Amino acid sequence: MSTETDVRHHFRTCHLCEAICGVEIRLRGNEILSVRGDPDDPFSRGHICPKALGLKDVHEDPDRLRHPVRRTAGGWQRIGWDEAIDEVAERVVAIQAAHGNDAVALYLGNPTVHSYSALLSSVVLSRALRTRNRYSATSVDQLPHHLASLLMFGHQFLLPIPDIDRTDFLLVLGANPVASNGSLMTAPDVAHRLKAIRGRGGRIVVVDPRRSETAALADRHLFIRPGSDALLLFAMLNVLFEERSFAPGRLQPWIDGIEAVEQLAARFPPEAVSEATSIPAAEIRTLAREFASARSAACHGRIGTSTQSFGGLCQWLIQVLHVMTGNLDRPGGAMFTAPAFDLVARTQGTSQAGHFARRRTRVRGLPEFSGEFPVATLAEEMDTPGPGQVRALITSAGNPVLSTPNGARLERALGSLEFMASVDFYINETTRHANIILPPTFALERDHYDLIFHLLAIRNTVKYSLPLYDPAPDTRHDWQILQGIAARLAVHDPGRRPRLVDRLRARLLTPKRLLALGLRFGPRGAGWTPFGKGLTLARLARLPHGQDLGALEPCLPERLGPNVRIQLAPAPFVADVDRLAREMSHSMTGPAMRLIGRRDLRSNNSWMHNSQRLVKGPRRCTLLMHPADAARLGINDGTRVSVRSRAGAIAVDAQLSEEIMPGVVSLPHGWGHDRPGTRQAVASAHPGASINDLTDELVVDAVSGNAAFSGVPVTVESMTS
Ligand SMILES: Nc1nc2c(c(=O)[nH]1)N[C@H]1C(S)=C(S)[C@@H](COP(=O)(O)OP(=O)(O)OC[C@H]3O[C@@H](n4cnc5c(=O)[nH]c(N)nc54)[C@H](O)[C@@H]3O)O[C@H]1N2
Ligand SMILES: Nc1nc2c(c(=O)[nH]1)N[C@H]1C(S)=C(S)[C@@H](COP(=O)(O)OP(=O)(O)OC[C@H]3O[C@@H](n4cnc5c(=O)[nH]c(N)nc54)[C@H](O)[C@@H]3O)O[C@H]1N2
Ligand code: SF4
Ligand SMILES: [Mo]
Repeated sequence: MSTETDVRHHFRTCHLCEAICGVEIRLRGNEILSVRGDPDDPFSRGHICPKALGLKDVHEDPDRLRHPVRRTAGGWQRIGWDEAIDEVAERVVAIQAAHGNDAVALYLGNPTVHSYSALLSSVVLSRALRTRNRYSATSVDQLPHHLASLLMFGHQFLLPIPDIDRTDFLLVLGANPVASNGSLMTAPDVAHRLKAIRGRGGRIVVVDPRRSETAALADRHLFIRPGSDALLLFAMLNVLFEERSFAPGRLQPWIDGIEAVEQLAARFPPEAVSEATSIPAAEIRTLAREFASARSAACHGRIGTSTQSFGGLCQWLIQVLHVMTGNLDRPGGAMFTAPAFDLVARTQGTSQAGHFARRRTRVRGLPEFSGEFPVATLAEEMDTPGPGQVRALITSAGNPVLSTPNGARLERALGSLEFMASVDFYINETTRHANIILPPTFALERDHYDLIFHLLAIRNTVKYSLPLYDPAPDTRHDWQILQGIAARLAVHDPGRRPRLVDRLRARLLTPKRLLALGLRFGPRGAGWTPFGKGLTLARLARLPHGQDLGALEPCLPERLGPNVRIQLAPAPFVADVDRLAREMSHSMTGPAMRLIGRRDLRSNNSWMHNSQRLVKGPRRCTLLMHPADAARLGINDGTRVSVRSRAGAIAVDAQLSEEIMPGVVSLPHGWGHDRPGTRQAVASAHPGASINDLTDELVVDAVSGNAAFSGVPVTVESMTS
């Protein structure tokens, strides 16, 4: 009989979402007995969500690939690592030699940012590929946030974080942190933190086309017509200027462009936008006054306000609102972090601080951002002939067939590529098109540090987790695969052979050593003094629960970097305001239903639907619809309906609910596991349908090129008549 004494405890960070909760994994031998919240993690304080057990499920998943495979006429064939990596490099070099470097594209998916070693090595591969056709999940997500930060504060990663633990007034615009656990706002146990705002006498207002789980915790919820948030924000600014109730405070001397914004806002009085937003003018005035008069206030504007056709304007105006009310860089407002590994300070003044529109895509002419093109253009770059056409693709940690607009078109284009390779441990809707799949280890076999999420957290925190397991024999980590391909490219193409010093540097500077250096020479690091008190990776490894480094602190103007001022009216945003004014009068109101997305606590984008315990229970991929719309269309709860858009059509079950605004329907993303040829047995048994067979790759945020998922015009019809 075994006893508690055989039981081991392992503490680490859950890497599945941005909340970075501490987990305690209990093991007997190598068997995981339980995954619980770690009460000693000072940041998450024992909180976890149902997905934490997904760590065990993915780790043990019999469908997870454990060795490289090659697609053959007779099915997937196991091959060795060296052979697999060599073949990828050889094909890439051959295709680039024949058609130019841009003929090979790279797509990096979301889990890349949840692994420091994958993230650092993706940069190495990206450079070695020498292609301009670089894409990532950024342009179906937070690209407008980065663009606003770059143009306003001079750095793509200077992202203001709502200080929710101290704020007196929180405006939630297009985010549902109670389901998503927060994004660009790392805040474990966010529901508790939101309740605390009201507990101390503060207020929360949620503006969303759906009365979400977060709206249920708020003082007030306002429906808004999808895609019209920029009008609301301008109208709020209009009220502030008209009533002279703005007060930028101590930052005033560092702000340029206040008059320009005032002139623009004058075009959008609340009365003029109230029909397009469907928010009464009086409500807009109240909201503006509440925000401006609160002791401190923050606006948390996320996916709903970045993945829409005015995503750029929304993210810009949210920061204008912070600046003009004196809430930027003030406790309780929107603040900046001071992380131990400080990506901002390390790259300030270099091209890695970000750049925009240095070149444009071949077919549609959309701008690059920091060396990446918007992924909404990837399919057309593949299926439009001509010089520079994309003929090969490498994906890593992504599933763009399900996650990018008009995934069906992208999928057809993947079928016509000359070569494709994927770094992923599932054969899913995207990777099934690869010629070679290279499966990395899973998180429990790696160490972990949040390069990105400490940067986005509502407190300064730091934590490093050791691997729980040794990697299984004959497996490789993401970084070894990505850097392995990069190194092998140089073998097949002598022109890419690095200089000796670069070869040495690549060999010595493993991701772990880079992390150690970044911490040691970061703002809290030990630096050159070996016996000093500062942070080192070794010291951090002895703190398995992590360490709290205190609340966020005001840091402007110093943090802006030398000679940088706050730009309140960047030209690319200003140039898009006429388009917004035009939208005010027509296309936002109209007969079509408007489709929006939603997230579910037990789901994680497209890739955790193979966990039985996470997909069981009521079906989740349903079309939420208001009873009044349903009655008009002869649809009942559970009716099978067809949903059509310009891009395509799908069939799903309707679910009637008054929580959704009339005229709007909502569907979660990441589903659609009925495509043939995947190898995820549980997911295939719970397929759902892909919202991105409806979303339109041709409609994007006009400034940044980010995907516009919110507000897609659709028609809905009963299939049972
Ligand atoms: N459980 C779970 N957690 C996740 C994920 C997941 O898939 N599942 N994904 C993770 C990822 S990658 C991200 S980026 C984050 C995203 O985190 P969030 O930004 O919080 O995303 P959502 O939960 O989708 O909330 C978006 C909200 O915007 C509303 N909305 C839609 N269109 C509009 C609009 O036009 N205007 C306004 N005002 N609101 C609108 C929707 O109704 C929804 O309530 O979540 C992360 N966390
Ligand atoms: N309509 C609509 N579409 C959306 C969204 C939406 O709200 N609405 N949200 C968008 C957002 S915010 C995001 S971030 C994207 C996500 O889009 P993607 O990043 O393209 O897709 P994911 O579903 O996150 O797929 C992640 C893939 O990585 C693999 N994976 C998991 N862990 C690892 C690892 O450690 N290493 C490697 N190599 N692979 C790993 C998984 O098996 C899976 O195949 O979806 C976007 N798409
Ligand atoms: S909220 Fe859930 S998925 Fe996100 S880090 Fe915490 S336990 Fe993991
Ligand atoms: Mo995301």
